[in-house]
Amino acid sequence: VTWQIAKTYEDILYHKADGIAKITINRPEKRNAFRPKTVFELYDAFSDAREDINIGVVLFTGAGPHTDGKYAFCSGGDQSVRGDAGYIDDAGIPRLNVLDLQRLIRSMPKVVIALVAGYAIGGGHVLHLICDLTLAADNAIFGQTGPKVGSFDGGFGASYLARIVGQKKAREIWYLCRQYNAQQALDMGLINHVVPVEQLELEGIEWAQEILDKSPIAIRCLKAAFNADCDGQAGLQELAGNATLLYYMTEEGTEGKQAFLEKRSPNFRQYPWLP
Ligand code: 2NE
Repeated sequence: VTWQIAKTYEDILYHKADGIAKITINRPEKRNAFRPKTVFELYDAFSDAREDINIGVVLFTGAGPHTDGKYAFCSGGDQSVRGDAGYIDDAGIPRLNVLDLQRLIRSMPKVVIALVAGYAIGGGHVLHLICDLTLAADNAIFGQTGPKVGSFDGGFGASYLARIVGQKKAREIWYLCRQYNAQQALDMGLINHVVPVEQLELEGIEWAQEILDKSPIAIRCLKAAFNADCDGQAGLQELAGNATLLYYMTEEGTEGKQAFLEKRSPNFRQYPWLP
């Protein structure tokens, strides 16, 4: 594919090509740790990808390798801007805005694929976790560090992790703060596939193209259905939103609106009560 720059930011790169958006955290000197600005920019790019009807799949990755040769997807919150009440933005306001980003990635009706080369650590690990799929390079390293650095993610970072790898493994990951290699992550069902690092983006594009051949409405309903199983009323809202979308697309749904606009009674008697 030939990537086109979709918008220019300070902390991230945003490209599009052939139905695919690519969003790249671009702070390799910090192992792609995010500060509030990074998260605001990610939120903006993901929102754009959500709204673009030509985009069906988002590849989410980290820039690298750094000049020391090391790769990172993301090493979580930037500890150098962490204040007493969160991560401090340019205006001096403490933030934990990555939680908003997690919800957007999870609920957007497009497929988000994390491409992980090198470290996916701390809040960066949670970011790959909440993506629909994760493709990893053979040099990928996964883990949580919260209890080591005075932090934790008790939201998706704990409960959704446990849904994926099971309660025992999730507790091990958080309580011991160990690092796991790509093969171990694959074995525990934390990721979908492992490839040599130089092949990672190509593999992501291939998976994206395969998904883009499928029915957009079927995929969006499936994503909402998988989420609904875990996300309570918010998950049901997402799933039901798709039912409303499909209803709007029927003649029966249009009849109600048309009757209102034409100032007449709706004729719903013409439609069957299907079994
Ligand atoms: C990622 C890891 C394991 C890499 O280790 P290594 O040895 O390959 O690299 P090094 O030397 O530690 O890091 C390279 C440079 O990146 C900076 C480092 O400070 C270092 O800078 P210089 O000394 O060259 O100036 N760097 C790396 N990660 C950073 C970070 N997160 N914030 C600021 N600077 C960072 C190793 O670097 C590591 O363990 N990093 C910290 C991982 C971590 O604890 N992240 C925060 C977890 S809490 C969180 O993310 C969170 C949450 O729990 C809940 C909600 C939201 C966020």
